[in-house]
Amino acid sequence: MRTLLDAGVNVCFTNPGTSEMHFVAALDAEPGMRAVLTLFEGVATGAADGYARMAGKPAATLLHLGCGLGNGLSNLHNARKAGVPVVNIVGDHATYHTRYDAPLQSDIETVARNVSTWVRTSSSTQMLPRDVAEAVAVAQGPPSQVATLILPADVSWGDGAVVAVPRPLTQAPCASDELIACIARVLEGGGNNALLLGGRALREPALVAAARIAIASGARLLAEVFPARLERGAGLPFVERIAYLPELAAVQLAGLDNLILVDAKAPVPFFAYPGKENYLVPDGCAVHELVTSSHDATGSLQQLCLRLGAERSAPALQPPSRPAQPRGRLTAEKVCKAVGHLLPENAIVVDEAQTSGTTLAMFTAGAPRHDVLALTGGAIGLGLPVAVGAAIACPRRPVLALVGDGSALYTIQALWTMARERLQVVSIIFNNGAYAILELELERVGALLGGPRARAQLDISNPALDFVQLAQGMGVAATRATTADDFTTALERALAVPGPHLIEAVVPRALSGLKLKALPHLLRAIPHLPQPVARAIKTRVEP
Ligand SMILES: Cc1ncc(C[n+]2csc(CCOP(=O)(O)OP(=O)(O)O)c2C)c(N)n1
Repeated sequence: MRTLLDAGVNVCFTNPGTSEMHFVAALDAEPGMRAVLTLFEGVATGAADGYARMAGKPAATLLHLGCGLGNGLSNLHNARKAGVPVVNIVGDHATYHTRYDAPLQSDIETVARNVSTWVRTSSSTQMLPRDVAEAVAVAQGPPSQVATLILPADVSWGDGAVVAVPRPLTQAPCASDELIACIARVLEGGGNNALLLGGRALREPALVAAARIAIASGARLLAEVFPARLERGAGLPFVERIAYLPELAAVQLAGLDNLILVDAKAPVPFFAYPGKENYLVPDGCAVHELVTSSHDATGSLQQLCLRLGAERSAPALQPPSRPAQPRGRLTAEKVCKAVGHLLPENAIVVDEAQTSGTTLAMFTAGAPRHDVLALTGGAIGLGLPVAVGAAIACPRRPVLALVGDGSALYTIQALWTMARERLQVVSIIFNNGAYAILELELERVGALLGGPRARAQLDISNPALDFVQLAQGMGVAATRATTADDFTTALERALAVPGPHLIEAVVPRALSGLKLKALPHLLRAIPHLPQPVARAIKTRVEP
């Protein structure tokens, strides 16, 4: 534990069992370690992800053998896709106990490997501190990643360990001069070009450099679909996020000559659909990679900016604007509007709103500056845990978690940790009684036979879920809103009164019966769409 602290890891999200009792006992000797109990491992791992996205350094998790790690896997998958550092400490049986295949015995390394670039079972107490220092160093990267240290109980309780010196941080290299010169030539060559920004390229210094490059070269700025952390709002450069629906993404990318990847992957749809395109880069578009997640994206963009002589140009910045207060019966769109109407300065917005959040980007584009943390790996159940971690990393910043009812129920226990730690989180749950996005997907995959028995698998309205009671049962103050006025009042109160709050927003399904005809409505969620693209969409989907 002291090695962890010396290496800067001072938060640990825990769900311990017998094998981890010595680690737990050590907490009293090390007051510098903040241990945060969670009631399910998916909350611990998602919280470690949210913490790392905001703190820029790893938290530890403390998990119970293969089963505990397995419970946390889904959010470790999201953390891996977010490219954030996490150090898992997974207790194991004493080395001499494993041969009996005791009830909790399992192959922990196999479970860990799926999400962890680095996996090690510590073999002796003497080696343990060195292993810990290595785990932290590997997690920090570059690239940042998930490292899993398996800690047998006898290695944990043995004597003879000496605190290890932390490894020095490794500086990520910039792109080579040749590559920067080559990409500068591509941009100077003109044509229809775009920079696709991901990972750390979505923070302010990188965004400012990219916006200068855009001004100098005429290139557009795009962001990956689900960013780990996007800094946006009034006074920051605006980036257009690639849409989730491939039909919309294809329109955004149509006609590109060059796509320059900056810590992002070439865009593909989440899924392949029968008879549809499964690679979104248009034919004839050349893809260039400026940097990967192992590089310094900000430094490389700044050098590219210099190369183009654009370092002094004024980047285009988002002007402030807020939507009016919504009125009348509550809808998902009005919830997003109210959030844009009230969003406080420096908020952290966790977006797992699914279909209900389609207009969130549009209504918050000109709100005071804020960070958006998205569902990087598509594995739902991330929103509430990530909000826990973000609130612990940034205790003075308000956190708003917008979460679909289906998604919320994967890791609803996060509410209890919010209450116990008195975290400044407002959880907004969209109760639409459905896995609405899957209704859309049912049609999109061409499963045309979907009848009542199929649709029943996507309906979560019977019995009706009562999020107010669920929250209150876990110590979180909660209200239900059915009108836009109720919602706005509840949000104002939740933002003003310290501690966690939950607002259950009872809303109709946002995209129910969505047909291609409805896509222009969705496209309003991509503000500042360049005119030619907007026209192309209209002609394509509104014949
Ligand atoms: C771990 C995991 N399990 C299942 C899914 C499949 N899935 C994607 S969206 C979804 C339902 C989301 O429902 P909700 O949060 O209520 O949002 P809505 O679709 O109603 O807008 C499910 C089950 C997934 N993406 N990840």
